[in-house]
Amino acid sequence: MKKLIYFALTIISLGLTTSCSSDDNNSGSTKNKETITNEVLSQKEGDYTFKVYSNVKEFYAPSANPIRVEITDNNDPTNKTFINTKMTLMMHMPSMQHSAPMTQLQPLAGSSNKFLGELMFTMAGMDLSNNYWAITIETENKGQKIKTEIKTTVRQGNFVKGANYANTDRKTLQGFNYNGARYQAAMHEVKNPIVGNNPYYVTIYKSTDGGMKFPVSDEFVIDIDPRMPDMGNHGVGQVIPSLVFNTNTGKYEGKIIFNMGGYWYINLLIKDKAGNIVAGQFVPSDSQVNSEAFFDIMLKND
Ligand SMILES: [Cu+2]
Repeated sequence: MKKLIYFALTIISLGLTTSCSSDDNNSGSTKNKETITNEVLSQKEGDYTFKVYSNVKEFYAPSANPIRVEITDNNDPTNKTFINTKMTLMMHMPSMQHSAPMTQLQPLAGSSNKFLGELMFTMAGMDLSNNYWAITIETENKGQKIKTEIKTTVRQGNFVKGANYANTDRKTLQGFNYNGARYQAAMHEVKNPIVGNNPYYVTIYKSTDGGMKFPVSDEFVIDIDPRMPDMGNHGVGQVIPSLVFNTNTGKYEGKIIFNMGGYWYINLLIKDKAGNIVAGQFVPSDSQVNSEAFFDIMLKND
């Protein structure tokens, strides 16, 4: 019976894929939709204001977040040329400090005061006096160096358990241990996800130097298996090729397939090059039990 339902869903899904992909060529309604729209942090430093936007309303952990930093001169809105802009990320805890993986700020195309980057928060910290995160941003304007430290709390993420995804946070960072070291797998935002094939990028960072440095790691192969837990845990009707490390970008690259809109639980199976499983579990096609290592995503039906 389960197999029949799964088969039926696959057929329905394939139908949807076909009808939707012909739509996509014409409408383009879901293309280039800006997601980094929530102002999460704002701080004044002298005459300048630094604002941090993300695709979440507030930061939670663990998570990987695309951010946009905007710097404005409060006395002169036309003064918009900020150069050598970079950030560092540090968690201040009662007993220690440590950093986390991030993608350094780069100017947004066509702009000199807007910058894109990513922050990967590995732990929650809810006390701005002794358990918090700090984003330090340095920049230069009119030959003058400007530096600001923006403190922020990061709450514990509320992640999905079983099929109930109501009021949960999307999971975009997955930690695991391998050969005595700590690693973080970060899912980069799937831009304007569609029913059909989507480019999919994951970076794995190795924690070194007591949690102060996070070089990318090429030691693994990543398998993904997207499922819909509220629809009999059906998949996408085919095996998605492994994500493979690209030495030019430092990312594990490939595609993810969705065959309908809704909530998708992305099972992760991370193996070393000898084929040993280092994180997650294989999920048989008709299994209702998903991998403990996962990302998830909500694919809107618009
Ligand atoms: Cu910490």
